[in-house]
Amino acid sequence: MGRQLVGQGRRGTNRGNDHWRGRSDTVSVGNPDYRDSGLVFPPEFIFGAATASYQIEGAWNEDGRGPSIWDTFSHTPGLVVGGDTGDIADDHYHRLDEDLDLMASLNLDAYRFSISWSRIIPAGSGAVNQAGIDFYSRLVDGLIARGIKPIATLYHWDLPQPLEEAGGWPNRETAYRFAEYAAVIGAALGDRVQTWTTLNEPWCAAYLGYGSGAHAPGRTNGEDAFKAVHHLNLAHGLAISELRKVATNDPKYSVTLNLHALRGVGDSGGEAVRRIDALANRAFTGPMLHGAYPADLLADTVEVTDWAFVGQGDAELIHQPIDVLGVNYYSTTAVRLWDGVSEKSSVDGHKPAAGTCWPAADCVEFVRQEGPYTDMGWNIAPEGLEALLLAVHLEFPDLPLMITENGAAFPDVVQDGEVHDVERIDYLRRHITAVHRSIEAGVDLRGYLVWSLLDNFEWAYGYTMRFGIVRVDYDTLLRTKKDSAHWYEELAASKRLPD
Ligand code: GCO
Repeated sequence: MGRQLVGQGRRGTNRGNDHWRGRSDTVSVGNPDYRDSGLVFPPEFIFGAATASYQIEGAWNEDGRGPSIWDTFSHTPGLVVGGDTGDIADDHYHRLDEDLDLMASLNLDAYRFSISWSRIIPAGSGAVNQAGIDFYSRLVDGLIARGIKPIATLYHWDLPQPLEEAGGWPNRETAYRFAEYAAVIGAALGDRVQTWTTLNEPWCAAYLGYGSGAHAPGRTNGEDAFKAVHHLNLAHGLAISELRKVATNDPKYSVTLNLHALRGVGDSGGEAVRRIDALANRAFTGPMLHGAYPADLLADTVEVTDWAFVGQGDAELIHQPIDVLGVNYYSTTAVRLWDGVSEKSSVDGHKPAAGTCWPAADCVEFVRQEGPYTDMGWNIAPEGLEALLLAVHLEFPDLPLMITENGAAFPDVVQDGEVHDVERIDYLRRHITAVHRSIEAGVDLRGYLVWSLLDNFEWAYGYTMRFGIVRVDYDTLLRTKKDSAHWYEELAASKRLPD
């Protein structure tokens, strides 16, 4: 392709020893900084925005909604910065029409939202709550009425609390409850939703929820994290099968993964990349897209688990055809093997927590990367997005891709009622340039969804991190378009990267 990619480590196949070994000392030539303008996208390319139920809805105990693990977690003192909760969040539940009009005014082609399982089946199993279904039905109708495609995610981390009490994702039964929920919501909205996404970032749900404990339910057990990985994979496959039975409008089926764009540092970088790639990426793409767990993952993790919870026939249940793979991308991850002696660097881009989100990878060290950084401390690396897209496309050439999240938190300042968020515009410009470059290189990329439509509850960081292109004043709940929203509005309307 006429130029080298900055090293990153999504690897090729499902076999053990032929990894693409990313090296941080290779360089990108061609476009030096990804700050392009005037690039034109195909007319059918989708520009949209994404959110998630717990992060924006509020109304946590209204209209029959049951508690989720994020209600429990956020209500537990000390687990979320500032003691913030999603009780009110952006109050989207009560401001649906206003938010739909906002989306229309942004010229969005698509809106990716998630459905709160606890609104649909409050106890996680059993009785269905019609008020919950009605809310999402109004949302979907409102989108369609405004010419915006509904992209629905079934699970964005808000497990009904009763299911956690029954064992949570480490319990296989949770996958069956998820399939039942998929059947219920599929029957209700399966005539209108354009794309169904089963899971959002199962990596986070499994490893942050059950490994490090930084996310709900806050457990810290390595083997439980692997059980959660498997049962989330199983839930994905079962849900696709259920949705297929009930959907009537020939929708697309997908899953969203936060594939880690890995960079190997130094001589041991290749091996470190291989190990983290197995845990972070291939633990999901293996079973979902190739039909098997990678052999090296099973071997690497043998001291933590024997994977005996993987049942006969599970591979077939998980390996369902999908139409589009959702990719969430924010930054790159740099790794090398730890020498076991020097003080271990613990920079892995996640909030410090009691346990580890990398079980069975003590031998790997996460290395701080060059800036600039966003407010999250994540390095800004649009070339990592381009390289990731190319690598995924090489591995799955027939699978269309969609960026289902990309965006940045910055400490916005309000001046005379306006937010001149030049850093966010710069971040978006550079990443959307990377998107354009990947399309030109032959990647079958169907769309880009900015994270996020609104400032919202950023999980363990509470309301301290602002990712929205629209500002939310958490005292008045007033929405104000930031400069980035005006910029994005122009891009979405013209399909041309603004100057
Ligand atoms: C994610 C989540 C979002 C986050 C965003 C920023 O998928 O990680 O989908 O909920 O808010 O990524 O951290």
